[in-house]
Amino acid sequence: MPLTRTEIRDHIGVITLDHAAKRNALSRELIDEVISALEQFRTRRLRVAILRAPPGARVWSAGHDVDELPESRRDPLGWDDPLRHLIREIEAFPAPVIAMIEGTVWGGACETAFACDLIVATPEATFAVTPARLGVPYNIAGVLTFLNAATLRIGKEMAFTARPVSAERAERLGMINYVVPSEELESFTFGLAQTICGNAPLSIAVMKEQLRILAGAHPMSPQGFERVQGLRRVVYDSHDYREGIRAFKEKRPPVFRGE
Ligand code: YXS
Repeated sequence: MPLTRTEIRDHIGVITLDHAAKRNALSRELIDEVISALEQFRTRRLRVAILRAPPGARVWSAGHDVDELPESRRDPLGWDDPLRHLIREIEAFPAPVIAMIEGTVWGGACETAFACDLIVATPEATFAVTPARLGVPYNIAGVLTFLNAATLRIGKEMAFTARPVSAERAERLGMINYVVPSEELESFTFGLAQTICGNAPLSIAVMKEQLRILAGAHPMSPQGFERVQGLRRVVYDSHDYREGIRAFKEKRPPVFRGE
């Protein structure tokens, strides 16, 4: 049973996350389907991709599939993690990817939306950065995705509180492009996509790649990188990381000890 649906309308490809039973958690299986849809769109030289949930979804995506996170002693978000692969594929896709958001967005799904080029959301949508909720040491490329989406102070607030931010506030802060009523979400988003489709695809593809390279141009010394990786290991080797994952699976609040 597929976990996504795809459709093509003229130069626009649409991927619908459709695994309601798990609130569109970003499992390896679901991510593989999204990536193969993007590859199909690339082959068809489509000019916009839209990533959405089914109409009326209460949850756009619940983020990384917690059942696929290692219990401990292994980097939960290493290079080969499916979520990392998805983020890179969205960023490398040679045309704009629009996140069309209705419902709540959590953790790795928040990064996925922020990795998209444009975000259109309904007023009921919310965005939550959740590593601290589970005790997860987010990876450095992911932290940069958040830093490019929000100011440092807002990024810290979202990371430290793990509280959802409303679509209106996100728009006011420039984290998303538009907030539109749910009954207009589809027509507005497709209108935006059609405007893009009418422009020069090569020029757009080059500007997207230029902006990706410039947005990622944050020099870091090897020593700095090694320090960050060492700190992350302390977290994913910790009691609190194990407790966060276990508490989620046991459907109870975690009890963190700071060790
Ligand atoms: O009990 P069953 O078997 O029906 O399964 C439940 C949930 O366990 C499952 N589910 C998930 N499974 C794996 N990974 C997930 N992220 C996940 N989220 C949900 O889906 C079934 C229905 O969930 P339920 O009953 O809670 O639905 P709800 O409608 O009452 O609430 C929807 C949510 C999204 C508010 C709630 O499911 C929730 O809070 N989910 C976790 C959101 C979250 O913290 N995501 C972060 C995942 S970790 C991640 O993305 C990064 C590693 S990090 O943390 O670093 O950002």
